Amino acid sequence: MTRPTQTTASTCCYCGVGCGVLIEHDGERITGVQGDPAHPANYGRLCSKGSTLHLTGDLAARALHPELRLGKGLARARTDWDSALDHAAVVFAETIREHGPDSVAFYISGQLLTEDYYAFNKLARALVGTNNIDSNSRLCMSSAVVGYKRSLGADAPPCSYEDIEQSDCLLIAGSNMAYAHPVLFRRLEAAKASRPDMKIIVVDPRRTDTCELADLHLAILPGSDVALFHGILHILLWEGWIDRAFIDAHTEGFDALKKLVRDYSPAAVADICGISVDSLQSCAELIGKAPSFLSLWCMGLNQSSSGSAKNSALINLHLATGQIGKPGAGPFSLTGQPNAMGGRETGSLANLLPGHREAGNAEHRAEVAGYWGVDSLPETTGLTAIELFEAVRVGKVKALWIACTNPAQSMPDQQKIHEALSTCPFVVVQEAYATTETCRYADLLLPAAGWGEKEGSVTNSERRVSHVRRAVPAPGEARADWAITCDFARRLERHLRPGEPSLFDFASPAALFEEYKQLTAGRDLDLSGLSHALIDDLGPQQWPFPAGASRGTPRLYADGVFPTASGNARFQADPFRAPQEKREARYPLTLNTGRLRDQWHGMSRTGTVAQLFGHVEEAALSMHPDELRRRRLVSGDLIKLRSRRGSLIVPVQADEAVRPGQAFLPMHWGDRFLKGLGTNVLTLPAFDPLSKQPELKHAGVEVEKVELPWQLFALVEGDVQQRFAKLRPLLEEFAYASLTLTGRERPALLVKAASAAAPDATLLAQIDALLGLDEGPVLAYDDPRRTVGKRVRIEDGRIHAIRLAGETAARDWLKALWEEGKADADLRRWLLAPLSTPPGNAGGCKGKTVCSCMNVSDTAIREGIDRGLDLDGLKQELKCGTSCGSCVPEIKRLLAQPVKAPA
Ligand SMILES: Nc1nc2c(c(=O)[nH]1)N[C@H]1C(S)=C(S)[C@@H](COP(=O)(O)OP(=O)(O)OC[C@H]3O[C@@H](n4cnc5c(=O)[nH]c(N)nc54)[C@H](O)[C@@H]3O)O[C@H]1N2
Ligand SMILES: Nc1nc2c(c(=O)[nH]1)N[C@H]1C(S)=C(S)[C@@H](COP(=O)(O)OP(=O)(O)OC[C@H]3O[C@@H](n4cnc5c(=O)[nH]c(N)nc54)[C@H](O)[C@@H]3O)O[C@H]1N2
Ligand code: SF4
Ligand SMILES: [Mo]
Repeated sequence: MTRPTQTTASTCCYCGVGCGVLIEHDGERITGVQGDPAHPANYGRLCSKGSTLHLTGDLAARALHPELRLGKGLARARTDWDSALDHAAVVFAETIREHGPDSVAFYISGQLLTEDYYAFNKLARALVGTNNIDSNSRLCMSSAVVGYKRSLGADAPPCSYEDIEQSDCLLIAGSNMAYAHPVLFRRLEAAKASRPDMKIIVVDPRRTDTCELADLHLAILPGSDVALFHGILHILLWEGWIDRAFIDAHTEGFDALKKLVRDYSPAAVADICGISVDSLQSCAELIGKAPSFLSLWCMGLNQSSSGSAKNSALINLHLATGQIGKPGAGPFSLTGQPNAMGGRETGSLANLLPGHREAGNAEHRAEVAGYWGVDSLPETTGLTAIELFEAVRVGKVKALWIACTNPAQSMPDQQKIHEALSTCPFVVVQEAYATTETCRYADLLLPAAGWGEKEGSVTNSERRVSHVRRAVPAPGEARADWAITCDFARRLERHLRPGEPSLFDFASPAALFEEYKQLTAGRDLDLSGLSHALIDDLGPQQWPFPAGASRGTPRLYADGVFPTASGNARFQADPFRAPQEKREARYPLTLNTGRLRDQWHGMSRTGTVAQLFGHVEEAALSMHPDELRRRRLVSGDLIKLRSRRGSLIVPVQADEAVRPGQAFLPMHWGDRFLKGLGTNVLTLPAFDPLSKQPELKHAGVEVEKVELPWQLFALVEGDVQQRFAKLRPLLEEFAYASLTLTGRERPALLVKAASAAAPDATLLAQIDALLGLDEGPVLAYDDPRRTVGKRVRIEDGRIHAIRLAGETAARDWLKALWEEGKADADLRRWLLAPLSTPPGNAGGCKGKTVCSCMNVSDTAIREGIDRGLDLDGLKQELKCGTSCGSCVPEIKRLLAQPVKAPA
């Protein structure tokens, strides 16, 4: 019997836009997802990631049962929750007793819900007595936190999404919002279409899709933002485009800054930033003359050894022009993760405490300790992410609890992270997906409920708190994060506070929220008037929302009063400092890393959805064509990419969006999808002195060609996750190995590998067995002398699996035949002949998928453009760009390219 379809309103679990979703399900399984028309973040829109959330549920990838390893080197075995958590409590209690509370640590995530965060925080600080609790927001928003606090007095983004639509001039710095905050970018596109006078400036070393909306793109040299912002202020001062009345009434520290920026003349700044004086001048003029000016920024500013200085230098521009606290104006950081804001609010960074308090402030500690009913909170400074993993590596931290983050993929300098995780005596990993790089190191793996399976609240980039609702029960024995944390805490209490009343007597996420919110009362973020039930009544609300309020607060600082001791905002005068790794002969390129449109971080979720690989199929290093020519490289060549810390083998691709002297590699690839510990084997752990945020965007690298003539190509339909797990270890034998998914209705695993010489025949036989190419309806040609071989499995007249070995010239042709569901006479003839090259009339692959929703390729769009179609024509005829719209900037870019002359 089929069950009736139900709908549950909740939120998207990916980015900080915080879109509302309607989850369609039958009470057991999630069957679909739609944008929630009533949610004020997205009004019904979703991007390519959000609209495929219902496809991320492959149970073969999920963690379903607790698993425990009883000794290093042994395999983990399935256990039950009681044994798992009792064991963890014993190990934590013994470690704390023997080595003190700072010998244990918690590394958590901006993707947890507010209630989860609060439970972890109380566990670490009140029960264990350590400040060793940090989150992946250290890699993400901590520079913005410092920027807001230093310049404005509190960690509060002052704007609303509506301000983006109302602004006259937007500066988008170090944010590729077309990819990373797509729904907000859609709103901006619509606003600019209705008010073409709106000016948009993009500051990014790369020409990203976000530049499609830009009136001015400043492709500054990596890391030179502070110089740029000081240079702009220099011109604003010179031209008199500042708001003297605002400066006098509401700020302090302007004189020191004025003195500093005197040295940042247009010529000097143009030189540091690698841009023209004219473009600098135009940028300052757009800002200086704008009736309203708003800035948006993200990782291009935060992930830097000058991250705090970049944030404050940008906020300086708003204070100098009085562009804050009014419609369409203000400094507005885009939050990366869905609830990085909640993490900051609940104090889930080592240096914070709940309610925007400081762990280093005795009064704040006393307030929180009093509220929690414990004698005191720990005084010792907690370890921040980079420091924390270093302490694990050198043996100072002996028990580590990781929740909802994958540090063995996402932290810089991976060699050291893997060392740390393999030497740590006890690693607990609380994860929804068992496939991640970090899970490999778990001594105790705790299965967590995921999207659609848990309940609580999140705060998005505009301070808006939404109620996250559960649609279906979690699979297997997976449990909600707050429940796991509180259950563990109660067991640990029996060791650390025997006989005392529990601090973790929470029956629901709502109960956690009720306790937490009182810690915000009277503080800048006061949300003590909110509750889960109230959000159900009024809809998502922006804080501050004090007790008795009837609606949230869309804009802060309208009265010019800032949450500092004097009530004034504070100019910061930090000089420009170059990135840590200067360009030099051995490492002449600067490696930039960042997001792809359709993937999310380490790809535990998006990496299970075959159609999301249509846009970018595999890891490749982007470089300017001149840099390739200089090195005698062509697109597709395999290269070794080296930094001071490690190396990686990947193909290169020509990309004019990247300036000479630079290179770009997506951040998503970890050791699972790409052999060699992934992108972050190259990045450096150097961090900003104030925010401790690492410099993930600027590593010195060099590339050199590698000769790996023996190549493998394989494609197999079905049981993708199971096959992935078994195939991946076998590929360690190859110098290069990349695994991805392909297809839509029939998802398939796609493998590319290469080595200097043919591998052992038994390895190939093992691979064939996993591909189902060892028996059954398989056509094979093997030439052992030339070590070339080809095998294809054909069932019901269709290709099901392919393996080419030695030489792979026919791979695109075969993949196209598989896509089309063909297995014709040409194929059979080709299979039985010694040659590997495809037959003469072979059509190639259909090209990359630009529109992921409607499955439209770049080849089809180019053909349409050649036939004279414009954007509307393409939308009408091909349907591309008509669903989520994430591909519209790319279609515009294709339209802007020169049209092929008619034959
Ligand atoms: N599709 C997708 N969306 C996501 C995510 C995802 O994984 N996938 N992750 C979410 C998260 S957690 C985050 S933090 C955000 C990140 O969102 P963004 O910060 O927008 O994304 P990135 O691609 O990391 O980096 C943005 C840009 O910074 C530029 N940049 C590099 N160096 C500099 C510099 O020195 N100065 C300037 N001005 N720019 C520089 C890069 O070229 C890049 O285009 O995205 C969120 N949204
Ligand atoms: N080179 C480079 N490195 C970077 C960056 C970069 O730009 N360049 N960006 C950095 C930034 S900004 C960020 S935010 C980090 C992100 O880095 P990570 O935090 O490592 O990223 P995710 O892959 O999103 O990890 C979240 C994990 O939580 C799991 N999960 C999902 N839902 C749940 C749940 O409900 N409960 C639990 N317990 N687990 C769940 C997912 O399966 C996933 O493995 O990467 C950083 N690393
Ligand atoms: S923009 Fe996309 S990823 Fe971000 S919350 Fe909305 S649907 Fe999710
Ligand atoms: Mo992030």
